[in-house]
Amino acid sequence: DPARHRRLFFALWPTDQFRAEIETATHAIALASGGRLIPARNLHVTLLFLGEVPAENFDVVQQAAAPLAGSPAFELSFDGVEAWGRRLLCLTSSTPPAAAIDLATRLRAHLSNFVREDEREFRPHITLARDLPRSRPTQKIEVLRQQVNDFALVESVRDARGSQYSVLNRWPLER
Ligand code: 2AM
Repeated sequence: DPARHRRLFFALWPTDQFRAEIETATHAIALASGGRLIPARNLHVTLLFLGEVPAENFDVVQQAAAPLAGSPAFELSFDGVEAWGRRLLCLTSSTPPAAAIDLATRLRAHLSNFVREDEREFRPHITLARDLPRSRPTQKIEVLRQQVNDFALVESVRDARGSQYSVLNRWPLER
């Protein structure tokens, strides 16, 4: 019963201004990829994907994340557009800060009851397009920087227009 489940993930949610900067810097590359473009309002960095969570676990999920409030803030700087196989076209960073990786790792540990084991290491990225007709070489772009001062719990609702994301809660990071 979908009403009893919520599709949830933790994310770094960019400012409107940063999403506009990303779109300006990457729109032509994303179009040329031939993939399905992610609309600017949906651009984000997934920290931890939970998937379908039973509605009664919603409070427990939030309580599990709360101790990570006050973790160190950091700056993300994105400088490449990479195809990950033919599945994703991503905005990536050649210098992911340790504080971002620590935050994702600690979230995974605190929420281990809600996630499947996943041995892939976390690589911060922003998906720009999906389902590419062919893989593509990495393109360097002008560096796009965003200071990150909080992390968010986000709900994904899928309808005829695609995915609609709502930020449900935010926790501050310490500068
Ligand atoms: P992606 O952009 O790297 O594909 C909402 O669906 C967000 O959760 C997306 O940004 C997506 O990351 C991520 N996501 C969706 N399904 C996932 C899965 N099975 N494992 C990990 N992340 C997933």
